[in-house]
Amino acid sequence: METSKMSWSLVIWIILSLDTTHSFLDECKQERDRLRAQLRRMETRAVRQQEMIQRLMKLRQLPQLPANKSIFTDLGDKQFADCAQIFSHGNTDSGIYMIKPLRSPTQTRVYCDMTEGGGWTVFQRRSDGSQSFDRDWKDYKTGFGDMKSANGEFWLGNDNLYYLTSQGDYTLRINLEDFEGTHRFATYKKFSIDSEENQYQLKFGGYTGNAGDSLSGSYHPEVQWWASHQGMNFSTWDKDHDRYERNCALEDKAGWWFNRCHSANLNGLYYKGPYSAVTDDGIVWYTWHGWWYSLKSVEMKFRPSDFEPNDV
Ligand SMILES: [Ca+2]
Repeated sequence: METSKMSWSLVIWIILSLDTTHSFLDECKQERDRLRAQLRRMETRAVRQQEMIQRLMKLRQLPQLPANKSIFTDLGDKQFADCAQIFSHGNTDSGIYMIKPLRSPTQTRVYCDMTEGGGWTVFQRRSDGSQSFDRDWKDYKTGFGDMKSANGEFWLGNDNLYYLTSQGDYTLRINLEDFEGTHRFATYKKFSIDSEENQYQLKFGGYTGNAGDSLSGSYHPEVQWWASHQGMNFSTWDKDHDRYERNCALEDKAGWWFNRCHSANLNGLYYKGPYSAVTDDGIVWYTWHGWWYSLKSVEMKFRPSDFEPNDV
């Protein structure tokens, strides 16, 4: 009787154990299926993330404004004397426009910078050294370089500078950038360039900014007599109007309003930062980086002094 009782107990235990094992196997299968489903979801998500990363990488590689993009805006028959008038007429996109300054015999294309309050007529840009600024009188008279590209290097031309700045009271703004990515600026009131028969003489008024007053040499009165560009005539290697016994434009390889010779030469050779040479012929703004550092980018522009900017 006792043996029979034991046998029944054993049978019941075996049955219960089998049932538990069966149940455990079921749970394992369910867990396996759940994990497989989770893995598939994660794989799908990883593929999508990879695709998104590739799309973002492609977007990052696209330049914000293609360097060779044409940026000319045709305003039809309406005539404007400078970029400030174009801006005031409601055209607030930076780019190339046609203008007709009062004394100019023809229409001319100019690059209008509608940032920093808008209305700026740009007459010089340096950005990558792609254009030579070591040019003769005729090239500086008529202008040269690449004005069509968004970042192109150019000189608008001394005749145009005369036609434009003789129309009224203009403020000059010079934007500078070094190879560390730092930006500085200098502004001068009453900016004007005289006619060719007066050798495109440079005149300017009071300075404000954070790049220092290299144009007037006021940073050091003792150097002003030879470093100031106030009242200087324009010189090129083939027309020497400087106050130096030799030829500044020839030695410093630029057209500019040289004295004997300069504390600013923004048309100098395109070195990349610190340089050494026989003369200080880099793109120099003395009061910021001295004579032996050539700047990365320069922009020179002007607008009427009574212009009312829209965001400054
Ligand atoms: Ca000379």
